[in-house]
Amino acid sequence: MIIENPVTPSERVKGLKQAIDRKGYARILEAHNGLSGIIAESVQVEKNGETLEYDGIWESSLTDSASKGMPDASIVGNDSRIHTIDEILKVTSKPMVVDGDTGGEPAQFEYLVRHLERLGVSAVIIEDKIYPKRNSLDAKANQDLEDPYSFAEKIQAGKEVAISDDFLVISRLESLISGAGVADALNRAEQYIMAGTDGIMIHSNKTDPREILEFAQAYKGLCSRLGRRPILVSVPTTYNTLSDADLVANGFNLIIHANHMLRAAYKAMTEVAATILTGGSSLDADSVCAPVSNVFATVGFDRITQKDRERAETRRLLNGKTNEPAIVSGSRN
Ligand code: SPV
Ligand code: MG
Repeated sequence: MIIENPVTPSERVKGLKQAIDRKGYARILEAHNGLSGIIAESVQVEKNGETLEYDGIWESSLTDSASKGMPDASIVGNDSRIHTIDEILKVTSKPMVVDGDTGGEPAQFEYLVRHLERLGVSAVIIEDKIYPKRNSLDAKANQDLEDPYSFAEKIQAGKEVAISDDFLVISRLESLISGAGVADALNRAEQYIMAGTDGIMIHSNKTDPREILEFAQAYKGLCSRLGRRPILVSVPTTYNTLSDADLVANGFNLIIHANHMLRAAYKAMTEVAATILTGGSSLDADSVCAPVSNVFATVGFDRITQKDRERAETRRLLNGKTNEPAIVSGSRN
């Protein structure tokens, strides 16, 4: 894929903050490899005379791990995650927010921040759970919380090594996931805001959005008392009866649709694999598969074959031949 509007890493880092400053919020979609990144970046929908598109990409620990056939339990390491991050960055230009899990210990988090900012990532979100963490969507898993003072120190360490103020270090509160409740989340939010965090993500795995809305309401008072309001972040996977517009109306500035591309691909791949076995040929699977030509166009194969044709035509015009390189000037050795 040749990106239509390429950006330098430092321009790209700024993109998330710019989108939030411009509209008051940004809405981003998960990607777990180059192809899903291209789709997240380029999909557009016309609605009520408006063109809708995503503002950026979420690089998720759950879907990066799952696409490698691994569980989301601090098993896939940073080097492997960075490989995926770079794969997506190479073929896209919109801002990326990276799921940094717990961030490790402060020294490890410092290296991660440096690395991500250099690549052009706009923000990293780390969660206040104890390493090794378990995915938050499993209500039965161990969800032990980190000591808030230690977590605040880690946030501070990340902020200190970031080169530009455009790179955001965001704190993810897991109080509602662990069952500690809204009061614990607010207490932690206060400590992380005092430590200089650029954003607060309040996470929940409940379908009922009441706690999330209660937190968002109390967050207004907390921030006006502290005189600083870091952006507020939501991952509405389970409480998706709330629309993106509802979340924005309740003060959220970053909305992350965190795993839908991977879940959609998983379902489609499972169904097509079974369909071929059942039918004894791939004929029935054709109707649920995209034509290869669509894939060619999306990943830039068409552009290469078009250039091949243009070069062949140039050779034909210059040399009167079709199968030799053109002698444009000078002599050929
Ligand atoms: C992820 O996408 O990896 C997340 C969000 O951390 S969640 O899976 O909801 O915990
Ligand atoms: Mg994660």
